[in-house]
Parts: sequence; structure tokens; C-alpha cells
Amino acid sequence: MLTFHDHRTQNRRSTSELAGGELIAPLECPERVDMIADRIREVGLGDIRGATMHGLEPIAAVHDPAYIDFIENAWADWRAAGYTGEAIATVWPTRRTRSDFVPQNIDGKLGYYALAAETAIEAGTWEAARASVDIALTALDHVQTTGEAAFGLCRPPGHHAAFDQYGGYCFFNNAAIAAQAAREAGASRVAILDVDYHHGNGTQQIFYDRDDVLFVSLHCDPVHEFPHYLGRPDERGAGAGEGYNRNHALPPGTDYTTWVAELEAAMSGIDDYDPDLVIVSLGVDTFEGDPIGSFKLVSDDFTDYGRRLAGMKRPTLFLMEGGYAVAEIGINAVNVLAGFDR
Ligand code: Q9C
Ligand code: ZN
Repeated sequence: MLTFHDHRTQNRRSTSELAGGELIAPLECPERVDMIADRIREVGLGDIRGATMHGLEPIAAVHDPAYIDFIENAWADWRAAGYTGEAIATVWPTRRTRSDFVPQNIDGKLGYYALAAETAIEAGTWEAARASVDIALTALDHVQTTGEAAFGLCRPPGHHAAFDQYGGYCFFNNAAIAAQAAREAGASRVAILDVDYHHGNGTQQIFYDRDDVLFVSLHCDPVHEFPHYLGRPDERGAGAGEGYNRNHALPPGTDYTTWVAELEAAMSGIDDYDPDLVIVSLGVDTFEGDPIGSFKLVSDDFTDYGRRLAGMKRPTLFLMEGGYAVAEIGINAVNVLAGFDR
């Protein structure tokens, strides 16, 4: 399988993640992609090719143009306000305040557009987030022109990013942008299968009232886990999208036997939908050694489910999402891809 990547992703070098009341070194670090790329070369998965620029139009087909402007200018606005640390939201529109206007002040803007405080914006964020989208769209181009599967080694991840919100380490929703681009290029139905440990709240929201993009997610029940306020099984879509959003919420500590039974159910639903393209939001934070996940998958389990995904026999685009056990992230992510190719 071919991999697509772009070194501009390494421009995101945040030094601060708000966690447990402290600023820690961010879990979503540049070394994550180095480990995956090293493993791809080690096992000979296939070539790693560069990404081509796709511009802002495909991003604006999914995200609010004012939000895109905000991500572009947030760091400069923050610096202009005289702040020396990284840009972190500290105040939010909440129940019984207003959210029908965007404040002009940078602190107000940050809270308006942030869905969580752990994710800081810094000098390289805009360029890296755009590169991540270009990777996804270049990998999509390959799937569409050849029918072969492809891997977009995206970073930063995307599935928490909504129409006009960033957070959970995500800025632009790579999978949603690729799904929309595939629709515009002629695919009738696209399925997004999100296997990251966390619920893909952003992807769900973007397609919630649509039946042309099916969103299916396996994740830790949000009652117990980030993103906390979305991802329950009774969220099934709205209007024309009713029935086209499927949340498989699993308890903390879920092991592979339970997880893979749920994956089989999810894949059977995708098969019934008969999509022209399957986009896999590939988070490997389901690994037993993940520092923020609680699931119990071992490295061989990733190979096993990669093989099962190939059984769907659909054009497939893999896009990297989460996974924070840096020492094993390459083994686990590449096991899925190698299992698929087997
Ligand atoms: N102190 C993705 O996997 N909360 N994002 C972490 C630990 C944020 C995960 C709490 C988790 C975001 C793409
Ligand atoms: Zn995750």
C-alpha cells in the first residue's frame, strides 16, 4: 500500500497541552509520524509519496470560512495581544450566554472556536493542519485513480474538528474533507469507519443530517471518556440523515474479543449501505499501552482487524487519527495496513 505524507506537518511543534492542571509536553507530537514512517520502511509496506497542494476550497466545503480565517490568524492575533505562551482558550460561550456573534478579542475568539482547552495553537499550526488535509486529499486521489487502497499519514489528526470548532488535537477534519471531496468527484455514497478510541464528534456533526455519508464509530462511551458530550448510541442522525449515524459505544477496559465483535457488526452495516468508498479514521489509541486510552488491544490484534477490513472489498482510504504510545505507534498502525494488504 502506498503512503502519502508531507513534512510540513512537522511544523506543528506545540510545547503545551493542558492536562491534569499542568502544562505537559503534548501527546500529539511530531515523533508520532516519524515512528510510523520508520515502520513503513522497515516492513516494506510500500513507497511514501509527497502530498500535492489542494488549496482551501475543499476545506471550505466542510468548515466555516470564518473558522478557517480564525485558524490562519489566531497565532498572529495572540502574539499581537502581547502574550508570550501558546494560545489556549480559557473562556467559553456556555448555557445561557450568547454564541450568535464572534467576539473580536482573541480570548473571546479562542473560546468561541475551541471545543476543549488541551489543544494549544502555535506558530506552525496553520501550515501543519493544511498539510494534513493535503495528505488526505492526495491519498484520496490515488484511491480514486487506481482503485487501490492508500494511507494518508495525516498529522494533526482531524476527527474531533467540527464545522467551526477545533480541539482534541484536531483543527481540520481530514476524513470529512476527503469524504466531501469524494462525493463531489462522483462517489454516490461514502462510509466513514472511525476506529479511534475516542468518538469522532466532529465527523458525526458534519454529516449528521445527510444520508450520502454514513458515519460509523467504535469508541469508548463518552459517559466515561473524551469528548464527553457526544457519541452515545441514541445519536442516529437527523432528517434525511436519520439512521446514517451509528455509534458503537464500548465500556472502558474493552478487550479485543468484544471490540472485534462490534467491528463485525459495524462492517455489516457498511456492507448494507453499499458505499463506493470507505474512509477509515485510523486511531490506534485502542492499544493496551496507550497513555490516554483504556482498551486492551495488543499489537497482533491490529493485524487481525486490518485483514477483516480488507474483507469488505471496497475502495479504502486510511487516514491517521490518534495513538499516543509513541514507541509502538508504528507497529500498531502499520499492522493494520499490512493486515489489510495480506
Ligand atoms: N489528559 C485524538 O485521539 N483529552 N484526540 C486527553 C488526557 C483529549 C484525543 C485527556 C484527547 C484527544 C485524535
Ligand atoms: Zn483518539
